[in-house]
Amino acid sequence: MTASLSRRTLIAGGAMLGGAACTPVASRSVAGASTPLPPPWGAVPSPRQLRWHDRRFYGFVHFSINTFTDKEWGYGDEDPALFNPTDFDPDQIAAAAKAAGMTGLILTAKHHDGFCLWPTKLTEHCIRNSPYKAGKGDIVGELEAACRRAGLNYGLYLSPWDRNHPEYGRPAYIDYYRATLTELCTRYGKLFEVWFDGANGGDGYYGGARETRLIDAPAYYDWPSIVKLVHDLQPEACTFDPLGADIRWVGNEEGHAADPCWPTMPNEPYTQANGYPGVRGAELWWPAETNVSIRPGWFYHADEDTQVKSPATLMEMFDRSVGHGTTFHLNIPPDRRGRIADRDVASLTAFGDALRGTFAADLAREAVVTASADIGSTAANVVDGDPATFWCAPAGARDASVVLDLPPGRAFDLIELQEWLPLGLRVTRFAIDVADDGGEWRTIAEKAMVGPQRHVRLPQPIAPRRLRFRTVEAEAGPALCRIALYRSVAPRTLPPAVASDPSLISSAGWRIVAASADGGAALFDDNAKTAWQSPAPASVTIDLGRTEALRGFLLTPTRHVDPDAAPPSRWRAETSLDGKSWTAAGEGEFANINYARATQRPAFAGVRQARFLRLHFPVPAVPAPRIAVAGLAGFR
Ligand code: FUL
Repeated sequence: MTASLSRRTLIAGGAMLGGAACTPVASRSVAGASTPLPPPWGAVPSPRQLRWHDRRFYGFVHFSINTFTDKEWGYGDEDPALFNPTDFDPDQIAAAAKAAGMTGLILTAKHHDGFCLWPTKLTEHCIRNSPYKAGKGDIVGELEAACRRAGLNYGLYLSPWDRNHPEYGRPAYIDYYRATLTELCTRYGKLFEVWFDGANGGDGYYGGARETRLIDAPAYYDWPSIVKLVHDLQPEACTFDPLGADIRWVGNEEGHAADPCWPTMPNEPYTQANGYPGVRGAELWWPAETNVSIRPGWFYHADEDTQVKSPATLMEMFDRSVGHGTTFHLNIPPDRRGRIADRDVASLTAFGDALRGTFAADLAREAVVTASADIGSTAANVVDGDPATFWCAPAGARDASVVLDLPPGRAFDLIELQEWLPLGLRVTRFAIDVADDGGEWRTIAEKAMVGPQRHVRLPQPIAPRRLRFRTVEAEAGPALCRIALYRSVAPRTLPPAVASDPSLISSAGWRIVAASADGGAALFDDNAKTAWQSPAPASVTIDLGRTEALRGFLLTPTRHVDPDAAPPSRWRAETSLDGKSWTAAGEGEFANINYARATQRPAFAGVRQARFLRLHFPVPAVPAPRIAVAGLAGFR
């Protein structure tokens, strides 16, 4: 046997450089190999991407001025004095992440409103001018310290769009942006990810100009130079998500990736059509991250306390993200105290318990493994529990298979597979067959892509004596580092959530008086899956059933993307006491509504006594034949 070599030694030796620069891998070998490794096929990950794939599941922390204004996108004119968490507890946030089984957290150091959560001297629009710790606080640093204490990785989000900065849209803002990025990359230890949001340009405060500023993002930011800045200062940090960054967006904010989601993409600007499934055989290793919030919104809103995703939904999302080959990036927004609310903690803990229970024992560990083709005796590496060792078939053995002889009575319903990524994505399609003692093979699954991770869930547990992985279509002989078998543990069910927001006015009992289209009852059924749809312009007049002190209204968009109907982009409201004489109550935009699909909470200019409410929605947020709204309610 030749010298043993693992992924760790490959990384440490800097042998694996990505793309065509992989020749050194081919000239080496793996534990059990008697001939050198075959050459890689297609694009391969860089060392930092490879480490990032191992992070699998980590959290997002949206916490900022919006937490205190109940908005999803701040305009940029907010008073820093609004930022005042009463009981910020970064250890509680880190503990919630650990309870869920997360490996790290990424904090919004600055969202689109421009408010900086660290005491930078580069702007006055920052935490120094807030009451939090009398201006001496540093949320970025305090959460970093808590993550280090908890053994979590740490990453930062820095919104490229800045609705506060007077120079946004001009060259001077780019200097500012790079300077803030430099501070974040040099003051807070090792970062595992740096997040650049794709939402860029539009209206904003801009130092008082209050105007619309549109930019051509690739030309304005010169992304390759920004990515390089991060890599120079933080060589291990993966950047998200423009072309040239290490990680791409999965194309939705709903918590699922296509099956499969290839980590490869063409070397051209991102499109959602390509980004969702990835492109088999394309030249760039640009893997997807699946981002979603545990609540409808990215920021905490008390009126969403009853809409925290259940442990079962989180498990489904884990399967549809991690199990399809992407990482799972779950947002857990702190409330106005600066803590994760009880309901979210309960859901995260129940989900984490199910994950720990499921992955506690790998039932393939004592299997005897034989391969139809091998570069030596590497086959046993697939069940040794070590992702750094792998089975490798010769390059030409495209129809190779590996058989696990299992001890009796091992009932499993989840199969986890992992490809040895430094040799590329060699397997296009594969099948799993099983056989009982002396019995025939029967195929139980056929899927595309093994990739960074692939889960195969079975409808019920089975306990065959043999399991076979076989390629159905491959570009080169397979190289797999893991075949694991688990008995899944279902997450426990939580008791129904109780609304904690006393300002909420339920729409139970509201009645449509007039509307631009029928079907208005769907607005009041407390079900985000049913919607009222109307051609634009849409309007609806509602009888609230009694006079209310109305401060504003809540609008829940449909959560699913429908090519024929989109949420409204703007609103205009009128109220009335008698249904005859009406007064204007306000108007505004629904920020980020089409992508975030979050419940919106626009406020009127002040409190109004109203028995009737009329809402106008002039146009859909993206071109579509109809406007769709899933729910309406009010707040006092
Ligand atoms: C989006 C942003 O506009 C949202 O507010 C949120 O930060 C999400 C993660 O990305 O593009």
